[in-house]
Amino acid sequence: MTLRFLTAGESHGPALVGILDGMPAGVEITADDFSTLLQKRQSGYGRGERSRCSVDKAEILSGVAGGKTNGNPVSLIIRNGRFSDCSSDYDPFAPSSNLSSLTVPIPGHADFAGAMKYGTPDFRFIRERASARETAICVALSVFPRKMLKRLGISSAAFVTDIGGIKAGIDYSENPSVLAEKTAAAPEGFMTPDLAICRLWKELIDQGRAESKTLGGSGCVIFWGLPAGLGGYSQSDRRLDEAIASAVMSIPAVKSVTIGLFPDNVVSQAGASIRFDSQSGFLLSENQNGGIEGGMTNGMPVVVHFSMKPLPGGCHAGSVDLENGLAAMPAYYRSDVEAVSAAAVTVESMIAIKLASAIIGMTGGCSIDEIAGKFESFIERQKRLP
Ligand code: EPS
Repeated sequence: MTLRFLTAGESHGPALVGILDGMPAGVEITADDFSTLLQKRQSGYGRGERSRCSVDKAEILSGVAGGKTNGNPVSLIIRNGRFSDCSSDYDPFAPSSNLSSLTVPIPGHADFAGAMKYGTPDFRFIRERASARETAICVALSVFPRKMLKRLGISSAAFVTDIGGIKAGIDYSENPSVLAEKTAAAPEGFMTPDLAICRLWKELIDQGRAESKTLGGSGCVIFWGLPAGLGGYSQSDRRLDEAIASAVMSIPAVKSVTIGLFPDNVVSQAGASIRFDSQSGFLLSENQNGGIEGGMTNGMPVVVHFSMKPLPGGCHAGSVDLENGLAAMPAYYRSDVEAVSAAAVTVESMIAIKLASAIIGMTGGCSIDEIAGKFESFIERQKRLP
């Protein structure tokens, strides 16, 4: 059994909905788990008017009883707080002649490729569904696997390493929990352990906002407390790095994913030395491979770096009206200046889903207590000689 999820909904539609199937029973959930995480995703300094005007709130429709998952599929809804502004375009039975159309694609958005795919000049509903707004419901669904991982003693940190080409100074040899603590102390709207860089990033974002430009950037997500041997090596779809890379790559605007301690992934040798001590069991001396070797965790922290391109809303490249082929500029399109911290929260969420899925698959447990028992004996076995 593994975890799988589906989402539906459009950026300016009435709501986003999500279903998470395969969650074990007994995982404790609180309302605050959702609000804290959703607020974190929304609150980056470079976010635009849209993200600031209404606070995302997830409502649980099924799968939770008495504050715990009950083993049924979980379903969530996040209503669009500003739906009344555009509800006329979302009446499913209104004649299409009554709907406003969008026919000049923003270069870099899904508009152009989607219009070509469906053979339609009006890409409104392509843009609406391709929007990174969908990440709100993905992040909300991730509350469940995050709580499961926490119960198993697995922790995570997500932080921004670069905005607009200005790189944070990060000491990756520091303990991940120290990086997480430093990140928590960053000024409001920023998510990085390098607190000194935030002033420069703020100036850059302010300048971008003033000039209607958007910025790309990079981030890092680390999970620790994982034993060796999660994932698999025997088939491509059993390899954990395959699952992580594809999940991260599926996030809008993400253009690269690397697994390794450093963003450029330059390592001096293929692996680190292995030793045994009677207290901790088998251990690696260094995290040369970002916690994954041969498609499996190796007991070191799993370290994932990602990069995202500047958001297309600020792209001023020329375009064309798909209705008549004449050169045209896209209509003014609201956007975030940058959303790297939102992406980092989303990357962390996607990886949490994949890790929880691997653990559920490996332990085969139906309830969190059963999973925790099997997981604990798996860890204990690794501390002993055969
Ligand atoms: C997005 C464009 C912007 C972002 C949006 C993603 O929305 P709008 O078109 O309303 O200006 O703010 O992200 C969110 C609303 C969100 O919650 O993350 C896009 O085109 O991808």
